[in-house]
Amino acid sequence: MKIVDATVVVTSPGRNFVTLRVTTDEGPTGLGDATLNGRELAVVSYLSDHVIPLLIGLDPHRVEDTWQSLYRGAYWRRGPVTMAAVAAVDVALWDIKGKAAGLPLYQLLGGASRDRVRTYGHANGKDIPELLDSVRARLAEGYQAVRVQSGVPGLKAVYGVHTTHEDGSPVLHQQARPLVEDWDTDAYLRHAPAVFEAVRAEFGEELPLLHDAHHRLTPVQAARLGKDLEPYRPFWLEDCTPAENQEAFRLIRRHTTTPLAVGEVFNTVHDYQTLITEQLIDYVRSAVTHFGGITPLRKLADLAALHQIKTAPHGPQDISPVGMAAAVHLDLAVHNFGIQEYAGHEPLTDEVFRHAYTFTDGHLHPGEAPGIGVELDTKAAAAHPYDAAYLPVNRLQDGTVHDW
Ligand code: GCO
Ligand code: MG
Repeated sequence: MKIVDATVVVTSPGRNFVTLRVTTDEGPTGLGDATLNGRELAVVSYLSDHVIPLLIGLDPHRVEDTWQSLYRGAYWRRGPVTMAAVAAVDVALWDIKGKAAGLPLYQLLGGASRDRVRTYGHANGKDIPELLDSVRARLAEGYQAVRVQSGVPGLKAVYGVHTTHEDGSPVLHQQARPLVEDWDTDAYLRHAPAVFEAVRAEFGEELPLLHDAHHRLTPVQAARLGKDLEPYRPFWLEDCTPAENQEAFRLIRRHTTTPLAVGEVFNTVHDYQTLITEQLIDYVRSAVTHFGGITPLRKLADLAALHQIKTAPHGPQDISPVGMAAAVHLDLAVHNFGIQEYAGHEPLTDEVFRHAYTFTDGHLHPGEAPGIGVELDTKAAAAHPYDAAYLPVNRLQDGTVHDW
């Protein structure tokens, strides 16, 4: 079998997605997600200008060799743009391999290690009562684990919480110019334990509760928060401090037993080396889409397993159904799977990307379609052209830029 064509499809059914479609001479086509929220077109160029010309004529069955040649052959390694492009090729080739074998991808990865994939959903509120309503809504949808994010008194906009225009319409996080949000770490640290207290009081001790600090704290602030949340037994505290400084987690770990999750912005195993080998975290959060694909994520899972660390792939709406499908196959197959973030997609997105994975009682299953089990409706995709969009930026009360 040979690769005879590859194209990049950019579509915006509700938000922007970048998809690589690889065609072979023997029929099977493969899809890969290359969506990098807010920097989409850089990956489109990387693929179209620098990767697709190298793919034509290759044997699509040589997944590992193609991964190594794209990673090592560029000389300039790593980085989110490069690794999103490499991921798209990797997943498309696994998709083709599955279709050629007539097997769903999880079977090629060793088969199912569990019957279904546990997920967590997002509950958000501008204040505690609104958050409690949101938790109720997630439970009604079947979720059995919930991430809780609340607005902070005195702050206009907070990560995970949609603000509204004067007319009541939502200010979406995707903006043609970056939306400027405000931030005050002390106000947040005072408020967060009260949020957990209220949610536990309403929903009891058993519901797994997660929280995302979204890279905003210093190590000592993160240690404080971890300690303050301990009485409420969070499932995890995510991205409590920017993790480029892996050694910072030694300090956090010394002070709290709150489980820690890190890695959605990482793109290679090297970003995790100290965190994993010194057992400084409990969950690795990388997505197939931003980590170079299934091939390296399996290896990450194996390294993590040696240190009793579990996988928990990033699954916000800006991972396309193609990226989500790839993740769910891996989740079903790897032994040390922990939990899958699943925000779901808008109905319009699901019309463009028809997927075999299903969501029942808070759990996902990848389905039995060969490959990753996603069909891209190119005609429907063409009806939703690219819509320039940025993520917000954060500023402190005095105007200083802060991590968003
Ligand atoms: C999460 C993430 C996302 C990111 C988003 C950026 O845990 O789901 O933090 O919500 O902010 O993916 O594009
Ligand atoms: Mg996160």
